[in-house]
Amino acid sequence: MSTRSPLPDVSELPLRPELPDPLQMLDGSRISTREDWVARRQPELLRLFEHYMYGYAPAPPPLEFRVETAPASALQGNATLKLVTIEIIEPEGVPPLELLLVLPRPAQAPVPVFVGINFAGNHTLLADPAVPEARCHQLEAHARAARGAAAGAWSVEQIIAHGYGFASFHTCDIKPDRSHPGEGIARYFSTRAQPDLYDWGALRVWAWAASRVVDYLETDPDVDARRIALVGHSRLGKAALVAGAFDPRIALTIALQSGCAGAAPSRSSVGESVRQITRGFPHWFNAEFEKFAAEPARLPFDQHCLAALVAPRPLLFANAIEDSWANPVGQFEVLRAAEPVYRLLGKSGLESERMPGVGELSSGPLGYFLRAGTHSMTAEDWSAFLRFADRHFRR
Ligand code: GTR
Repeated sequence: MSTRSPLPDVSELPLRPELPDPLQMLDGSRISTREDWVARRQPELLRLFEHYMYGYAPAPPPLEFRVETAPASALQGNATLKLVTIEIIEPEGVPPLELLLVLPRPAQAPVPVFVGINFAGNHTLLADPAVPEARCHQLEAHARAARGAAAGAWSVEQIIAHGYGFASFHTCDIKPDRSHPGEGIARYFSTRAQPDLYDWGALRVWAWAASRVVDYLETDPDVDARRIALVGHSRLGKAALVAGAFDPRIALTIALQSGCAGAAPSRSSVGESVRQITRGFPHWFNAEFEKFAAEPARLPFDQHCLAALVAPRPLLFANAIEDSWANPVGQFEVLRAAEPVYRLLGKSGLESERMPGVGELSSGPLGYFLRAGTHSMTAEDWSAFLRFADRHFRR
């Protein structure tokens, strides 16, 4: 099948109760070389995920950046804050994306940077008055979170002390997390003739925004653009995984407790199901995905294929033992099923036959981490993320 031939209707796709082989093309032919993976299977899988689940996204638009460095240092003198406005020049009228960039001070050589997608505004990540409040006009006043409210979750101090930079943007700048039609960036990219030109769900929009952040970071001399890590929690862990799969410039991807439609298999009876997620959050996906609600076994892929699209770059799935809604055990199986692709590309994949114990970080480029506790982002998660990044960025 050529990558541009029409794709079957959902009802015509065969039922496959087992995880589909990531190295088998939709037409049944097998992939056995790195060249075939790159030329045939990788583009096919990207298209399948776009077509049946996350939606198509526009090509990178022309951008302009405005950078302001905060006059005073932050984090007790240990950091410099840059406030970056990412303007999308075309199409016209798109509201800008506001990026917070925190860099270790005094400045060293270009630093690797963790990019975090945040839920409630850049001002929630640090209790520093220099960070402007989230501007997102769709947020009701009562839903606004306080300055520094998420500082504990993001552990920016720990990241900076470890010699990494940290960058973050708020989902709401680009698409609020609710299913009000016409909100967010999508309408600027559709045309009267083709109102659903892209039909991209929120997860794809947020992932696309993460790529625009990488566009900026590549221009910043204080940043080592070959060592950009992307992190998201929960629904934003799903978005981080989508971004890692679609954008090879993201050198390392971390999906924390991302669950269904992220790191967990869609073919599973544990945790959230495709039916539940498409009913609860239809705006995260394109219109095709809900057609799989009754029979996820019709999906021509499962989430191990998304993980495989990150190959050969390092990928970490992190979980909490009490968070069964995100299916921690199923996520380990997803990594295992992505491993043949890592091996084909000359990497070791998951260097562990069994799930690592609580608090242990597995050692391969397909990393797994499970901690005690519930659904949240904590300082313990961040120390695992830093260990994983140190290992794979060879620091
Ligand atoms: C839940 C949803 C999950 C997960 C979570 C979150 O309600 O069912 O898929 O993403 O929200 O984002 O906190």
